[in-house]
Amino acid sequence: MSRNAESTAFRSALEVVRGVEPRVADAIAAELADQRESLKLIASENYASPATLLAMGNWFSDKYAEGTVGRRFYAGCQNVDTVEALAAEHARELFGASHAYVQPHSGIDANLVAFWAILADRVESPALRKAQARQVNDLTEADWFALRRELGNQRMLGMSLDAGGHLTHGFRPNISGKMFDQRSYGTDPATGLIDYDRVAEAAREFKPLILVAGYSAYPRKVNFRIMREIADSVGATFMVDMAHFAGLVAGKVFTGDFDPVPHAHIVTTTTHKSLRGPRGGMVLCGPELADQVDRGCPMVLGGPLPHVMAAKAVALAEARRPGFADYAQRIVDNAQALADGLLRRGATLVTGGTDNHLVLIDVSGYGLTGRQAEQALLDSGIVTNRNSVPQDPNGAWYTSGIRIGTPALTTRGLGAAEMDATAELIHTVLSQTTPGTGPDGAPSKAKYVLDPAVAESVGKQAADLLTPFPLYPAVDLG
Ligand code: DSN
Repeated sequence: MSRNAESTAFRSALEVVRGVEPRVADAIAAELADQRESLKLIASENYASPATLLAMGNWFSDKYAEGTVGRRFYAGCQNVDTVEALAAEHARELFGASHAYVQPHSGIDANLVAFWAILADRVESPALRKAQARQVNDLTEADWFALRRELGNQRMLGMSLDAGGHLTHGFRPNISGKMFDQRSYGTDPATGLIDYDRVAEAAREFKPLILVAGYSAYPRKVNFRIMREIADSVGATFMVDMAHFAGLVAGKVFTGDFDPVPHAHIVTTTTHKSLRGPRGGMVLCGPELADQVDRGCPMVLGGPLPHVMAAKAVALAEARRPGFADYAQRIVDNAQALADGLLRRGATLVTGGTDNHLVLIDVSGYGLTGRQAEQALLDSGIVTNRNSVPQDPNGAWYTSGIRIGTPALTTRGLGAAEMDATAELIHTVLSQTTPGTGPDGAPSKAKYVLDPAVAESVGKQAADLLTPFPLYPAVDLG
């Protein structure tokens, strides 16, 4: 698409929306302006291409398509079949997987599909077998009772939340924490790294049905070969949630022991983080689990979103282009440059650095909570999110960490020099922010004091840093 076509497409779309509800058109335009002006360091966000964004805004949105390609519960799905098959083909080729299911609407949905597939495959339940054999009418009330009892309370071992694991890996605020009897493995308190011997020990003791690897705030690679050996040693199904680092797998930065696809029984991901696609999820697996995975809708998913599957097909096609590997490598190079810049200025980083797309700053070194640091940075035009650090004394709400990531700024084209400048801005804000007090004068974990002149100056420097790297440069909304 020519640059002119991009601009015309977005302008025309906004004009049409404005004709019905101008406030929505204004909000869409304001979102672009905000994203253009902020130094976006949220590790789970990115900027999808214009082609990916435009593939979502069309009449595919009007179509119901429960079922799978060629086997739908609705008539007239021939064009949905085309885009779903294309997205799955691109996913299989990109990741070297034998099966791809591209219907999940998000990461949590992809994980629910995987949990269902594993339970259905692994749990010994005669009633479930009958149900699977489409003899549902033969099931008695006692069978259904037994089925519910047998599927429930299965064991899952995943990475602990404060070590960087994800809510959907069996933690109580998520339904997975209510479905599964969960135990977690943490990280070595001295190094911050996963201690595989401890994981093996926990697996031997707990004997999980599912061993989960994957994270949203662990700044290091995971050795999936070793994790698979641990799973095999206790007869567990090995599941990897690669939502955060799917782009690094696609771009062949994570290969061999660090590529989850050859090692895991099942891999889940989102499509919008380092992979740079539309918001959504995906499941990859071998032939053994494919049939159960394909039951995702209507088993745990609402009707598939064909317009998003169209956008997944576009984004996955982009990720198969040669330039994506370079992009993925630059994400990691930038994260390491950012980490080095912070370390040189005296920041404390969990694990002492990074070898993926994210950096976790322990802001207790600056005398702050994560919440104070997050807000002070936001005041200064730097968008991050607070995050627990291992054994966090401030819990999951206030936290002691700030998580930063480079996929989005790398998409804009920023490089090592800008990462060093970003480290300077972050360090300036954090070192000049002090904890505040509540109305009663007591120390507060939320209030903070930052001279507005410092926030303004940093905000201006952040904007200057972005000026040579315009976001969606071809799009002029007028
Ligand atoms: N919310 C995503 C993240 O920020 O990591 C994961 O679900």
